[in-house]
Amino acid sequence: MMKTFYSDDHRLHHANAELNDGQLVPVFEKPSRADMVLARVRSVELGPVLPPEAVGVEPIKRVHSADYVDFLQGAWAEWSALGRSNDMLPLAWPPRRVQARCPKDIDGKLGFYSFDAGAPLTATSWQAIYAGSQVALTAQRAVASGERAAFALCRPPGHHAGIDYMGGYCYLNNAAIAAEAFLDGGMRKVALLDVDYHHGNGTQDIFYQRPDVLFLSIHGDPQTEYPCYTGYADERGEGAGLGYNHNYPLPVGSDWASWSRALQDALRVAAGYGAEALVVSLGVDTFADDPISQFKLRSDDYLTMGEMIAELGLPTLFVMEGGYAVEEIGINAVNVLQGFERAS
Ligand code: Q9C
Ligand code: ZN
Repeated sequence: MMKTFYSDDHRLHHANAELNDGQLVPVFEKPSRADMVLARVRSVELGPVLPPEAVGVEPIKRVHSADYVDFLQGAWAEWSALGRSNDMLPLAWPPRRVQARCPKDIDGKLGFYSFDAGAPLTATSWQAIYAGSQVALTAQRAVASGERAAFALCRPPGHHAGIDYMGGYCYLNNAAIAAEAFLDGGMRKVALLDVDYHHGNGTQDIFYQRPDVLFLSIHGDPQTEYPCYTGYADERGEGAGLGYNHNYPLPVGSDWASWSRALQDALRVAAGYGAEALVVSLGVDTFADDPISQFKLRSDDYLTMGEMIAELGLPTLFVMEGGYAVEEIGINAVNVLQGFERAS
């Protein structure tokens, strides 16, 4: 039995539109995603579904800057005070060679605290974003207290969110916040494996100069795939963190045969690291029918993925990230968990 942690508050984040191929289209990152995963957790009787505890904002500020968290929390009030009622989206960013200072104006702030226009904020987004972080932290506590594994059914996702910026549907980096909580609870090393189709640029940013979190990410080649500017294999960490960042960029069209070779290598690196816990950024946008991604994994492959991850033998926290083929997102995500359970 694996415990799932979940809050209905995710529904409070439902933006209208995003830019895709030069058009405003309905958002791909929508509430039905989490609803479908929850329905699958229940229908296969994975285990109990539990609400988050009120862990608080302090563990969030161990990963994100206080000014960024305050910005997220207060953004809508600043926006609506100007009489605006549409979703908030940034439209200007500091270019290279300027001394970027955060201005007073909310449009300036939006660009200052984001790296793309892919993270809209609505009137109630903060409540959903915050609830997601509490889901991750509560699931982390379950694993820290002896559960072999737990599932944080977080929404919105988190792995594109860096120390002080949002982007790519992400606001708070739930997986990074949970990894930090393991360390703050007394662990010395944590491994963070990111299997989402997109490079976990935010997580890489957060831990790039640190040796206490090993970051491993398998994703679409940044030469052609979002988030466009990071995820190359030669990004290996910096300073004390040198050697603790491992990227596995794979070409568009990669299938399970090549994807699983990268996973095999990542798991070998993780095994040699000596982690006391594993956090998995569980995106299933690697699925063949994902509408915005271009790998070729099939539903059964996710069972094998879970089995392979289980073989590491570490206490494991799964944190939900991307996956936009809504009809199959529940089957695919829960297959990873069932494969894990089968091999544990
Ligand atoms: N034509 C996550 O999976 N748009 N974020 C890509 C492709 C942004 C994905 C557009 C995708 C963000 C958590
Ligand atoms: Zn993704």
